[in-house]
Amino acid sequence: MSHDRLADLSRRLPELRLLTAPADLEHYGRDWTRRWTPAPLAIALPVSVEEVQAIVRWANEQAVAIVPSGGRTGLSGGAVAANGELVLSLERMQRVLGFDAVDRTLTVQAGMILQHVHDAARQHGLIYPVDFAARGSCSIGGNIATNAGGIRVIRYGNTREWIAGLKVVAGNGELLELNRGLVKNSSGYDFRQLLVGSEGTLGIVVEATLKLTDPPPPSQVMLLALPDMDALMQVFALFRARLELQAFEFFTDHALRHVLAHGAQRAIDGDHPYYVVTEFDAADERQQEAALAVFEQALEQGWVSDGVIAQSEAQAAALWRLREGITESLAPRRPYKNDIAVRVGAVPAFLHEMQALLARKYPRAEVIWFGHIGDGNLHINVLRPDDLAEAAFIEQCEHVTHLLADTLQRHGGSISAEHGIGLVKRAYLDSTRDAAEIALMRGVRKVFDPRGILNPGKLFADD
Ligand code: 2HG
Ligand code: ZN
Repeated sequence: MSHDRLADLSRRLPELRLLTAPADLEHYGRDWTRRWTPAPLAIALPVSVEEVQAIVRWANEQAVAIVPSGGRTGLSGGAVAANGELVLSLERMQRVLGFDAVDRTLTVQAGMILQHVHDAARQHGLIYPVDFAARGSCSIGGNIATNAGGIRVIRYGNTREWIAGLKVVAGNGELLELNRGLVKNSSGYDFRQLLVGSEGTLGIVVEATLKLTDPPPPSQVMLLALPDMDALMQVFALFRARLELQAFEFFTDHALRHVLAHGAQRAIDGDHPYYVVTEFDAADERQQEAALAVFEQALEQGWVSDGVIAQSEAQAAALWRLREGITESLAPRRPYKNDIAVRVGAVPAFLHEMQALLARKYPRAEVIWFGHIGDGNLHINVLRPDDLAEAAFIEQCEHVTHLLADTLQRHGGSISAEHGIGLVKRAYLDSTRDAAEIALMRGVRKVFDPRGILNPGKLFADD
């Protein structure tokens, strides 16, 4: 059956590169969650918008599900193909299509790696400011599909702020040109923004026109050690009020231990429960002195117990590694991940409540907190104890997620801040969106993808 289907696709599109070797199915069928066994039908590697359209039309006729695929660095199972889907990888569509100096936009094919987008912007003396640790592997199309956030959101916002236009192949194969780079456009529904964060369930992003901006002024990077959780928000409020923040990230001593064991260099001696890495404008002496004054004030208040300011780019990179290396250092343990958001002001209450609850229910669980505290976005990674079987561990973690979802509901938060719903969080969508909203979401999906072939099961368990 699958052989006949593929033969039919090859007849229809003789030029299309199709991969079916077991190693390829394995490689392209999974993302960074590594929790599902990959089982795609095949991997299609189109090189043009027309080829993507033709594949989608064929999949419609044949009722074959498609999993759009970028760098597969996602952490919520959004790019997993475990049910005989056709993986449509955009990795052969990585070209820069144009730069507009007046509009300050860069138009690229959706398979382009984020780091290459950064490099291309820099070549024109500008930046594309969305940034995070997976920059070397993730694709811009995947960033758009999940409305990716990252470490500079506090300054620049999420991916959606930087999208001036999109070309999208909808579920029926039609090509939509959304917003076309306009700054102002008050002509009805903004489908461009609807597509951002739609997790491949409404259309396949094939090209994007990205807004660029000026590079930030020279900056400094500071690592702070904090005595307790309450100090986190106090330090954040103080630093935000007095400095021009570019980033403000936190992690626990627990997270630090894993990064150090993975080869990073310790920057502050002693045991401290919480750490912050912050980056702020330090263009001149006035700004540098302001930073020192703010640090001293935090020290006097007892909100900070120690700190380091990077004296070189290499040291700044080493401090950033302590934060950005967390995911990689935990990866061999295949943690169960949560990626939640609450209003920034609700962070302390939420953290207190959740930590107490987890300590009571799962005193033995190794729970690692870190994330974008200034955006109200916390990452919670739970590690499996050696003596607990995988199935029992997942069951326990799902219970943890239920507890989280309950607590989030009370705080008006979201079960996914920046990673997406995917396979991992689909059972919890209704903790974040009410029934009327979910009904509308399903309706929208039907309009864009009438046969439900685009990334089925990734947002709604039953589609
Ligand atoms: C980060 O902020 C990423 O480093 C990954 O969003 C978070 O590994 C995680 O849970
Ligand atoms: Zn993150």
